[in-house]
Amino acid sequence: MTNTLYDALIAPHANTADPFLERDDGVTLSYADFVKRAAQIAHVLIETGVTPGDRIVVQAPKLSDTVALYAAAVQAGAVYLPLNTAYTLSELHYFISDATPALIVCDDGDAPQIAEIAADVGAKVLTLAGDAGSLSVAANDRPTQFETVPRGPDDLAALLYTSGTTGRSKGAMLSHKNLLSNATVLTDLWQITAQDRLIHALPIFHTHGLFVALNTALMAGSCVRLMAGFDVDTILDELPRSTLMMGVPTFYTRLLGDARFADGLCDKMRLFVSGSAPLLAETHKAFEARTGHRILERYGMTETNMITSNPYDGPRVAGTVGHALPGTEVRITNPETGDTLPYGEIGMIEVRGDNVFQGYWNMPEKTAEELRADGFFLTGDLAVMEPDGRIAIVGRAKDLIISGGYNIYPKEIEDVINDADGVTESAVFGVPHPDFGESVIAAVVPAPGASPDPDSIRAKVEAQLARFKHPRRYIILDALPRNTMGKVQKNVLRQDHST
Ligand code: MCA
Ligand code: AMP
Repeated sequence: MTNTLYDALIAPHANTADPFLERDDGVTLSYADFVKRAAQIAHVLIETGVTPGDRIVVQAPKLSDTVALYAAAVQAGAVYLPLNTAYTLSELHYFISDATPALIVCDDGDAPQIAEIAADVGAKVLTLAGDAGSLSVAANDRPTQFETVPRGPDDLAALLYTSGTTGRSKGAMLSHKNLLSNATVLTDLWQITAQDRLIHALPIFHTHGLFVALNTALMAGSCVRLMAGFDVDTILDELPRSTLMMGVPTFYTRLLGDARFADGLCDKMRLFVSGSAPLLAETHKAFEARTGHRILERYGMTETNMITSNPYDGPRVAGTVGHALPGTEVRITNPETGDTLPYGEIGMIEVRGDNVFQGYWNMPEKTAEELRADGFFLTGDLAVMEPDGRIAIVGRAKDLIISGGYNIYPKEIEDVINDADGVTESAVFGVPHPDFGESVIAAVVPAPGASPDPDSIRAKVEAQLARFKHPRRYIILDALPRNTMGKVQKNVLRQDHST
């Protein structure tokens, strides 16, 4: 009996004493220990009532047991559904009622409120908190062997929610094949091996930190320095002992902003990878000037995993995201007609391959809108392709803000603001930000005769939405700028309010 992802990423390490997870507390978990821990957790999952195909919602701290829970979910044939730890209860409510999980794993402190939401869908609740969470404690005396549940390439391994331009998040269904194909290609392309030590400072609830970083490390048998989050001091300490780092552009600008970040620290480093948001050409150049390393920029999406990458051996060109990955087809099309455009013309990136998801959970119409019958997925990103296949992203056809690598869909915030007393309408837009790349601003139009209080609007937004989505500024306007078709001109708002 086979389990596509487990057999490729986890089972081969059952007898390997090499280090896998080096934690902040100095404890190192070997690969063999990790495989055993995943088995123990898989036992708890099954005993809790998780059956193959069930969703497991995970909103938990970044612990070695959280990584083991991911492996355990795969081994038990379940569908792993990680959520940003910043999400509010109101956001959580939506995800849980949409995904109807069998089990929710959360931080200890959140468990009482989450239990109330869980009750609505009949889900059980377990916790992860240091070594003391109920899941970890229950796993401690379980057997270290678990009979792997068979799963094929087309079975779902994960469900990752990604916000939408309509304001409702959509669950991207990712199969074992989707994840394995991307891990195989990236491990090979970036020449990741068991000799690598990866600086892992990304969150593990998104594609970048979970699949790009962890699946490639598992595939290659690399050592992972698992950090709770991004902290410049810790990174500076770990660089001399490491070979590989993956990060969002904010990681690189923050490192460059620290005078202690100097060339000698990176002697052992082999590769710095950036993605999730555009890396400014000036950051790329400043990084090379400081360290001698050319950051390798790649591009992807939750629905597609990674799509393109700059080459490992060839030229890494600043301001471009490189070429389509092996086995992945990319075409640039006219967004209106869908026709493929000649080289050099700006159009929409479309992608097809084993990396492309299975559709949106419970949303067949949305799936049909974004996934063409011939298998190409419409990314909503605008780009040009050179005759050698190199791609440069030049903009977005979708109304999206990317702040510090987190995607923020204005519509979701506008819906909350528009619902506030004394508001006729609003427009949420992004302006350049030196640390996060973009930051969020809200323009609010009062109802006739009303003078809405920005503080009460802010309080309403803060009660419902995660901190990273909160507008950093509210502007009251008599009217929103519109074009002749009546469409709000966010580019005009951006120009007028960028400083
Ligand atoms: C934290 N805050 C943020 C962000 N992060 N606000 C806006 N944007 C953010 N990204 C809030 C905090 O709650 C805090 O609020 C204040 O801003 C400053 O926090 P700070 O301590 O500076 O933040 P941090 O904890 O250092 O986090 C910044 C970070 C983090 C390290 C850049 O956001 C991060 O790890 N980002 C990576 C996201 C990621 O993995 N994206 C991949 C998605 P207060 O004002 O209350 O103090 S996957 C994807 O996009 C595709 C598939 C792909 O291609 O990879
Ligand atoms: P997500 O919806 O979280 O999966 O984010 C995917 C989006 O992030 C893409 O559609 C792009 O807009 C953006 N993105 C990811 N990598 C890059 C990159 N290297 N350069 C520019 N944008 C990127």
